[in-house]
Amino acid sequence: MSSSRILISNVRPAVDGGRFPAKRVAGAPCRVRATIFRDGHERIDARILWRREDRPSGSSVLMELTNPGLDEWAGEFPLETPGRYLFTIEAWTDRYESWLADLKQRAGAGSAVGPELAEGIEWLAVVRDRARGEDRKRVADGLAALQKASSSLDSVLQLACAEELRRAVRRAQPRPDAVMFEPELRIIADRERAVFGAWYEMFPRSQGKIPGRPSTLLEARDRLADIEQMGFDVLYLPPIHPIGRTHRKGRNNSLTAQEGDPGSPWAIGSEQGGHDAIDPALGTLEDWDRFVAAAAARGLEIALDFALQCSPDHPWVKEHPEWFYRRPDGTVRCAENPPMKFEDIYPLNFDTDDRMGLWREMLRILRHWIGHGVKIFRVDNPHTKPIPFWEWLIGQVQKENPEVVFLGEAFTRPPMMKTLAKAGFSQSYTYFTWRHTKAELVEYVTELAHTDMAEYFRPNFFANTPDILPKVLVEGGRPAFKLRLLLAATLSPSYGIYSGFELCENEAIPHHAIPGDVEYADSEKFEIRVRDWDRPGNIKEFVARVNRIRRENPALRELSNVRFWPCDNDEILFFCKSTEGRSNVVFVAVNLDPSGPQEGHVRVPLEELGLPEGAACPVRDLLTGARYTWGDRNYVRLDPAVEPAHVLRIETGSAT
Ligand code: Z3D
Repeated sequence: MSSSRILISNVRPAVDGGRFPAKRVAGAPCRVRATIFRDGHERIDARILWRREDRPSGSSVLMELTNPGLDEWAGEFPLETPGRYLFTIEAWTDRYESWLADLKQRAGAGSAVGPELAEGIEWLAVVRDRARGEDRKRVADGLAALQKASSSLDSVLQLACAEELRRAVRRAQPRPDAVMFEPELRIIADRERAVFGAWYEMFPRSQGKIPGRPSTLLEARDRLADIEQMGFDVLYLPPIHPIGRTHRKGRNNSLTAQEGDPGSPWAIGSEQGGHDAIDPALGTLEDWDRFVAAAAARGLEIALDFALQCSPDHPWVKEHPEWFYRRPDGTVRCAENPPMKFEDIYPLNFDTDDRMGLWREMLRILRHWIGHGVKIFRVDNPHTKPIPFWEWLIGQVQKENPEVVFLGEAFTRPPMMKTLAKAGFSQSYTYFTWRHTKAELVEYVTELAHTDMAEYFRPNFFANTPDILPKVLVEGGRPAFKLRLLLAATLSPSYGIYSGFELCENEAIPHHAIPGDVEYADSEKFEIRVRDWDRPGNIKEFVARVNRIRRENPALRELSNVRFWPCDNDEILFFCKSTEGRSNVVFVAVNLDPSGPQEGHVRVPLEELGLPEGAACPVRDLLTGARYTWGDRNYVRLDPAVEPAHVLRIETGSAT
């Protein structure tokens, strides 16, 4: 316990008391809040001290008392560019304001101010001697005026309260009892893509037109226009590296490959190279650069898979036998993520004696791809590698490249998912695919948006992945695809689909490892697929509309602004998102039942929108263009055969 009489507590943002950084987006300032008080009735003052982690010196900014009844202070410092920042709070007794407050209390009591005046004059002389520049002149002037003043309380008060003088004193007066909050707290400021983006996942080898023949990167370029038109921001590719032959998997996850089976892209490494190589079937490194450039020209950023594991044929297996754990009989156990087994890959042994050698090689791989235009990595199964490794790796990368974004693909128990996010992952896969009912969605999104998770865990709601074919899509068909896409895209600022979703692909087989569950039939994880991307029944136009709505409505770029509002039908989820100044307010009413129409009444708490009782707002449905007038109670009927939802925007400036 410090011996200071001033207490600084409840400082935010902070994660686990400062053990981990909180996350923000560069561009907007970081608002800092704290509870600061002292014994007695002395006035106090406080400031934020902050700096970029990579610069030796920083700056400070004064805080303001925002809630005197609760001793709540707040202030903000700029996060101009992506990077890591440190801040803390310093607080001290404000002698001048304490003196002034005391003086004011005597007003009306009619007491004489002789001794108090002398006290003030003495302190101002001290302040003047410390002040510099303009402040020094102002304090000197104020001091001179007080020295000449009669000891009438009114005239002393008037002089002493002059705003200019108080401001100068605030900056310049000594702070002999200043106390600093410990530890320093940390912020990661990311670029906006870490928070907001629509992701599209595709296998570059399955973008061709000839059945059974893999497409190259240069051929896969032909798909970029389609993906751009659907309105995506990020194009995520599973591993693009040479695929091993030993224990290669065949169709439908079979343990033996047939002649011509291409193998799983996650079975990384062959005599043709490892994690820094391109599968020759896809092309060359030059082709890669051209692919990345072609995507960039369409506003698409590439996210690359980072899967730390090796086919038995990976060069590391020979070059670095010490990075693999061998059993006494010389064999290596395959990687797994129970109940899943990955028979075609070896895990890396993070307990190796050459720990730093292994870590450094991983960093080298990332820097190699950063050098080839990759600024986003989707990290495979991070929960099977050590947390300190991720903390180190992400820190090292972002020290040089603070623009790099990491999406963690952990599907495991909550403590690990949360800790990976705390350790530095910019965003994370979630349980969204397993949350269907209104109660489940409200509970989960409320946890993400309105608990301390909001400080460090940024969700990316994938509606499907090559590994996850949710039953609702199998059973609900096309209306379910629209419904789940709309939910993902409007609830979470980052969301994604795996290709085939827009074609409503849902052919399922029993899951190979999870009883009662299903997975994709003929998964392109193990074979080359050729599709007609314009197949009748596709929802591409719907996807494009939803992505356009996301881009045009800043309220949908945030998560913590979500408010769930009541609806008397449990099959209808109703929520609102609004920007801070309410210049963009969006209501979303979604029918969670893909099997047929649902109707009910939704409540809009008008006072939460700053609207008077009985107000009527003109709203426009961004999906259909229809216009309505909404009040506090509204009837909705949603037919999934038409549209799964209303996405209503309050027509600005016209709420009455
Ligand atoms: C997932 C990966 C694929 C196949 C497996 C195969 C493995 C290695 C898995 C391992 C992690 C992650 C990926 N969740 O697709 O599994 O499904 O059958 O053994 O080739 O690759 O990387 O999304």
